[in-house]
This record gives sequence, structure tokens and C-alpha cells, in this order.
Amino acid sequence: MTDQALSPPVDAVEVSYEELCGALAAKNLSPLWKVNRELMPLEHRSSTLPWLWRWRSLLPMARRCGELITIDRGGDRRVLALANPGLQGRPYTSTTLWGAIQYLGPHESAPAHRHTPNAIRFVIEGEGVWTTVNGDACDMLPGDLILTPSWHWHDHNNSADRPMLWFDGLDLPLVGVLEAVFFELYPDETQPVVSRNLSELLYGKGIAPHEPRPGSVRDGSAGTARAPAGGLASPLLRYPYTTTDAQLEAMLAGTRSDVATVHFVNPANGRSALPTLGLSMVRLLAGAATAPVRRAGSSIVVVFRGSGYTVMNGTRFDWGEKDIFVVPSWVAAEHHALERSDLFVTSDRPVLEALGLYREEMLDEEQSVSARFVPL
Ligand code: 1HN
Repeated sequence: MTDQALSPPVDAVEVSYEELCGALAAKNLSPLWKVNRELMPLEHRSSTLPWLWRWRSLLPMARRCGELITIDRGGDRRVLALANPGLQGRPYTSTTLWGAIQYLGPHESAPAHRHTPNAIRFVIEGEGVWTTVNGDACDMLPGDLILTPSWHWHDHNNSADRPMLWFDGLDLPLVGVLEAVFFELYPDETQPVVSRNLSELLYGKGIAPHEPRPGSVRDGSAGTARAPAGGLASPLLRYPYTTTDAQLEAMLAGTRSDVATVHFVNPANGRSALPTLGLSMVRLLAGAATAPVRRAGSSIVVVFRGSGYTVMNGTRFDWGEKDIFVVPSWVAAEHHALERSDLFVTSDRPVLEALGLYREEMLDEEQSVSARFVPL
């Protein structure tokens, strides 16, 4: 029998329900009624697990990698991804964020390349290293944040006798699901250094260069290596810890609060320094705690200084200096500092906000797993 109303005419399918299901699968069709609750669960679910990586186990393994693994072209970087055990062996810290430790030995260089995922470096240990970003050599000292925005050339160079370790944060898993990952090797091992900390000099002081419109007659930017202002990413590429520290101190002194947070923003527009990554530093004084909150979107926390614990969905994660942990989407989290602590946070929040998907919920004291500790 054919259905004449359809063009072209098709054969009617007269089979049992079981046979129909088999026929659907054979034709790559999937009935929603079988996967509905999985796709639209009534309770929010995240496959990312709350997890913590201890510095005392990370460091010796990173060092051993330094001895056994060379940085060749091809391999390119000596990076240990913080692979979330909820993500079936994929090397991602959450479904949207890549978090990793990178180790660069004395007098080593990690060759120049560029890619569409946005990346940040947050320096944990070492000195005498710089990352050249589109020709601008950005010095890296502990606590500094360095941006390598989408499609910017970058290579890392260690001129010191000591190894260097930093945290790499990327939006790679997100750009991956969008199937928008592109990658290119620089023709040479490293880029010529055109300037040193120029982005900081030009954009780090609240006053910024006049930017002629691209293509205008007197557009003096042609031929310079620096990142464009007016793009989605910040033209400021280096956020030194000295500035972060001074700002947090001023905030705490000025507010009599025991918690202060700074956001690393694009000085040209006040938005997040990178379009896909939220970047902030939270300082908690000894005994301070943040109220329990759950947020859509995930974040990775690097404990730069201090010690304390974070309660995530009722489980307590004790942390010390340089430990790294992940807060999955919609997991209630509260941070408690046992001593004065600095927490560096990388999140996917700008993406959720831009798409109208961001939500958060403050949880009251009863729902809190442990009551807020009020310092004497
Ligand atoms: C990358 O290019 C770097 O440039 C670090 O240092 C980590 C992880 C995945 C893909 C590219 C770097 C990376 C990465």
C-alpha cells in the first residue's frame, strides 16, 4: 500500500512495535519517548564529579614527566590534564573546561602555535619564564595571570635554572563540542619578541591608547604585534599578582568584610577578559566562609595560597596550597578558610550569561551542610 498524499509515494510500514523500533534504529532514527527522561531529567544532573587533585601528588609526577618526556614538535607541551573521573576517561576537568598542570624545565621552550580555544596560564611556581603572545613577551611570576586568547600565537620560554609549573585553563571541551577547534604551528620554533609586557604598559593603567578604526588612513597598528583592542578578548594579556594582591587588600581594608573577590576584566569594555572564561581571585581571611550557593556552569579552583575546605553537595574537600578542585554545575558549594587564602577561579560563566542560561541559587542556613563560621 502506498500513501498517495505523500510525494514521492512511500511504502507504509506495517510491523509490530518491537520490529518498528528495530527498523527505526536501522535507519538512524531515535524515538524521543525512549530517551526523554534522560535528556530532560526532572532533577538537574551533571556527569562532572566534585573532585580535588593534591599538589603533593601532582608535583612529583610532573617532575618525573620532566625527566622522561621531552618537548618535541608534535607533542608540543608537557601537560598533565586534570581528568574528571565522571567523564569516562576524557581528559577534561568538566564538560566545558580543560584544567591542567604544565611543566617547563630549565632552559626549555614550548614551541609557538595558535588555536581557536581560548587559554589562560596561572603561575603556580617558578620564575624567569615568559610566554610570548603575538610578539609580546609576558613575564610569568607566581600568582600572575597570562591570557592567550583565541588564535593568538604563543610559545613558553624558561631562561632560568629552575623548572616552572603553571595551571592551564582552556575552553577546549566547549569549543570541541561546537566542532570549532582549529590549530596551527608557527613556522619557527619561537616567535620573534617584538616587545616585553607591552600590553600591560598600554592597557594596565586605566588609560588606553587611541585606537584608529581598522583601515583608516592613519591606522598605525599595521605591522605591530600587539593584540587588537575592540575584539572579544582583552588587549591586556598580563595581570600581575602584585596588582591583584594590592586590590584585594584595598577591598578588605575598605569594607571590613572577610571575603573579597576581583574579576579579571577586559579594560576596554569591563567584560570578562576572555569571552568564554570567567576569571577571578577570591581572598578569604582566616575563619571566613562563603555562603552556600549553586550555580549553572562549572568552575575550577586553584588554591594559590592558604588552607581550608570546601563542602560540595555535603562532602568536605580539605585543601592546602596549590591543590586544585572542580565545582560541577549546580553542585552546592561553600568555601571555608582556616588561614588567609587566595582562590583563583576559572569558570564557563560568560558563556552561560551570554546565552541567557545562567542561574544561581543561594542556599539558606538549614540547607547548608555546615553553618557559616563567624569569626570572633
Ligand atoms: C596548549 O596549547 C597549551 O599552549 C596548554 O601551553 C594546554 C591543552 C590542550 C590543547 C592545547 C599551551 C593545552 C594546549
